[in-house]
Amino acid sequence: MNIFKNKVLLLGGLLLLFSGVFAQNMTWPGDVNNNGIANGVDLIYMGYAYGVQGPQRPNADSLWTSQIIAPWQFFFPSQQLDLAFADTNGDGVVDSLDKNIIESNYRETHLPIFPDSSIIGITGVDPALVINYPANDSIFPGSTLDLEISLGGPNQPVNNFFGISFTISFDTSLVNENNISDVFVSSGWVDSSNTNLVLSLGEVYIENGPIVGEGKFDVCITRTLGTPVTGFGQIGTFSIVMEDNISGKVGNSPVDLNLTLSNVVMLDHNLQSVGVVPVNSTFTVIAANNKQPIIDHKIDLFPNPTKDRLHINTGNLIMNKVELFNLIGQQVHHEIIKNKTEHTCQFNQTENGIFILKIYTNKGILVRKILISSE
Ligand SMILES: [Ca+2]
Ligand SMILES: [Ca+2]
Repeated sequence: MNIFKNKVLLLGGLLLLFSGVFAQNMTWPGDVNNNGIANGVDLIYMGYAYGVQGPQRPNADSLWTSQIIAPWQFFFPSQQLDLAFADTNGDGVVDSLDKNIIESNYRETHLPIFPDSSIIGITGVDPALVINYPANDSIFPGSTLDLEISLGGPNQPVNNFFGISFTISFDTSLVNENNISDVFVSSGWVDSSNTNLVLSLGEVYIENGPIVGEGKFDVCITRTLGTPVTGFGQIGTFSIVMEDNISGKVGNSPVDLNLTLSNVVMLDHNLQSVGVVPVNSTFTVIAANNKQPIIDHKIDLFPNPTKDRLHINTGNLIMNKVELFNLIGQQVHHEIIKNKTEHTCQFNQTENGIFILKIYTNKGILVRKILISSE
């Protein structure tokens, strides 16, 4: 009985040992950090091992199946994970081809899943992650927005930056999910002296989440070769395109486009997670384009003639936008106005003469002539 029990225990122990060794050498192509999911964080790990060479993986396949690695005996920092896991296509070198496998197996999972470590930083202390719209032009249905990804500032620089991965959530009834660009790495501090290759990834998907119609855009930017950099400011750009039929959805009122950040993982040169403050963005979309009717309505405009300032009172009409054109149809001024019935425009207009003022309201467009005269 005891002998039998001991044999069972021995066999069990051997199996456990065997499965432990076995699991340690099993890779799922694209899950470089072996945490159960292929995502942007794996690109940062791949960047860490970039250029390293080792034995090829026997019978290597890029499909999402578990495969036995031939150990390279070089390891990621502070864990017993072989760098061979970064060779996702198994050809014996870590290079840009391995990024393709992360992309083709993106968001695939295997059990168990250990979530990537995300540290939400302290506002004013840790660097902020912000999506900027530098052009700051009016946004209409069909508009293309060139957006900028910015990290930190002069008082909160990023120390020993190696890579960052995060998710942007957006409303697919406002943003066309089929028309989001790649992520481009900016020249500058993150790619200092351009001597190091910097990798990026942008993956669009619709998650089966609690919010119907919510789109996701995963962004990753990482340095390579294990070298960190310290700095702040723009790290990358991408563009989105607004849907054409927003006005059909929301009437003539402006609507907010929210870009919400989550799953923010920033790693230093030791692949340790560091604190970062995600800042959500809101941009105003002018729902109605030139399809709005021209209307007439009593409004106050003064002074007219004016040197440079013009006060507008639309009574009970709600203003969204003001545009000023010269007599040959060139736009010389425009500004977005959010839900106001009174507003003072400041024109930086050096030309004297008659101008056409268009006031966009919740009921339609008002058109008036004004005279600008510097005398
Ligand atoms: Ca992973
Ligand atoms: Ca490879």
